[in-house]
Amino acid sequence: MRTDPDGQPATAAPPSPTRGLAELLRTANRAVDDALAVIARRRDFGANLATETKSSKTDLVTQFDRLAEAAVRSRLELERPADAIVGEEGSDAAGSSGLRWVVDPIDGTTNFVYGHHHYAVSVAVEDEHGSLVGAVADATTSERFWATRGGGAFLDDTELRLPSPPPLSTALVATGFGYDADDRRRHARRVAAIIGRIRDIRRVGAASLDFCAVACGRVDAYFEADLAHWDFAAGSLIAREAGATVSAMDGAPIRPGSVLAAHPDLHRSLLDLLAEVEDELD
Ligand code: LIP
Repeated sequence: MRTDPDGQPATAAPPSPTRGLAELLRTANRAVDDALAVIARRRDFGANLATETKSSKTDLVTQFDRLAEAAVRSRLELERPADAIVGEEGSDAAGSSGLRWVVDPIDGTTNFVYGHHHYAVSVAVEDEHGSLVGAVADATTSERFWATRGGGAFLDDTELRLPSPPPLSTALVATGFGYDADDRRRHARRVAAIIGRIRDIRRVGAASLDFCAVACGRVDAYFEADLAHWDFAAGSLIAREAGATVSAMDGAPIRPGSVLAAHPDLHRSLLDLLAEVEDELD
């Protein structure tokens, strides 16, 4: 049962969904900070980090994923008791405010387990039209990407605007692969079909950071299949607010099974290329 700050059942009138985006952003950043504090304790475990698996033998989860998500949920229950929550590790909660928080406590869990660079905390809040606020913190670089709908995208205090893109043939494109082996093989065929027509591929291992890489021009585009909503709820807003066109790989609205983000001038040519190779995948 959800309670308000003094432990009473959350009976207060739900905060208006129109409450300032700045206030929602402050809560998102505090929730990210709470998760980062949990993740920072990973160094106490060194190589002795226990892991379990979820959807497949390659889909890892650790106590840190669960503890980080619990920390985020505690913050949201304290500051936004009437809002709904959906989290990768199952801390779902219904709400009455019309707002829903979408939490990936460690995006890039495989990198986290291996001690590889680039894993992030991703927190977004959305209404019926999509993400309102998003915050993504890279736990290995201390960079914080954030955006509010209509308010722009930022890396720390610097506003992000997409640079003009190169031609498709020299575009640096990020991607990733899912946890199902057949899905990975299919997407690998898609990547193999285009890699000779672009500059190169980058595979960082965290979708939220891939979207942020588009937003700050570290890659020219990002596409992937087989994600979950929490992988892109924050990052897709950040990329869009930085000026990227964000869609599915077929140009339809973004969806868990298909994401594409790029400067508008590059997005069209990538759509055409992906459509051209799609028939080769079957
Ligand atoms: C990860 C995504 C990444 C994808 C990985 C994995 P997780 O999410 O962010 O883009 O390629 O396979 O799905 O599971 O680390 O939160």
